Amino acid sequence: MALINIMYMALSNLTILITGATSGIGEACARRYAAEGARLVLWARRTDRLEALAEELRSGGAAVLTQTVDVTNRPAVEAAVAAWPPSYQTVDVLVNNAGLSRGLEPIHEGDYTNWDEMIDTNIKGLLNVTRSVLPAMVHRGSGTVINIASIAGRTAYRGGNVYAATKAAVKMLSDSMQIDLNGTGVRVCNVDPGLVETEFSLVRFRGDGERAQSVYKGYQPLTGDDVADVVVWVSTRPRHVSIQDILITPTDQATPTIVHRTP
Ligand code: NDP
Ligand code: 8X3
Repeated sequence: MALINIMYMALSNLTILITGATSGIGEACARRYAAEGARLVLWARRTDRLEALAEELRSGGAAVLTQTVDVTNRPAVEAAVAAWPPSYQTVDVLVNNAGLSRGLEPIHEGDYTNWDEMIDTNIKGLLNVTRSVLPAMVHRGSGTVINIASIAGRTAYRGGNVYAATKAAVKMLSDSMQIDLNGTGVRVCNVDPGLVETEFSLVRFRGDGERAQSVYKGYQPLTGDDVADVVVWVSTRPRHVSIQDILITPTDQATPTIVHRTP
């Protein structure tokens, strides 16, 4: 057996593109990958946060390229990829993490703007990025795509409607990538987190901190770092091993709505 087949993939000198790196799961992934010695390309819309994170990671020795990119803006995504300097052009791992939820209204009271934003970001944004990055991976015959979907894409809950549908779409896209990329050497992993305490609920409830905090009360939610731990683990498996699908929840969470809470 060739030695390469039994070796874990070292991340030093690999290039990792993380979308949505300014907060929560994406930011935690950036920290974990930087600690492993990877070269980072970090994308999000908030430039000040991107720069602050990059400065911190660079001071620890990491090589970091930041680009202010809204994944819903297809020309901007394509331009960002086209602008990569030679040392960043080989993306080995793509973490499709940028995403959001807006509102929790029943479907008959749903807000079209919220719906558009979720669909444009969670589905079309992920497609924009994937379509721009995958051809080079396929050409090289290697790479790993990690799509952050959600437990909400597996089981619906009251008011989750369009958000849940976008995440079910991500799961179906992961399955489709699995099939389309079979034989190319490119791996695809779908990660479905349960409740993770990030800015997710603050964004969903448009800055209502009290309502956002109540989502995580009475049990120990996951942290962004818990999910990042899994993401990095997936990308460090030996080249012949593909982790296709992961569901990660807090121990106290059984389904999106069955959560053991203590007062
Ligand atoms: P956060 O709100 O903390 O982080 C979301 C990140 O996405 C931010 O960095 C934000 O950056 C970025 N983002 C949002 N829209 C865009 C856009 N149009 N273009 C580029 N970047 C964008 O939430 P989480 O870390 O929790 O969410 C990360 C992913 O995990 C999402 O896909 C979410 O659906 C998923 N998820 C979250 C769970 C949870 O319980 N928290 C559970 C399951 C899945 P900026 O605003 O600077 O652009
Ligand atoms: C985020 C988790 O349950 O709030 O995807 O939808 S949930």
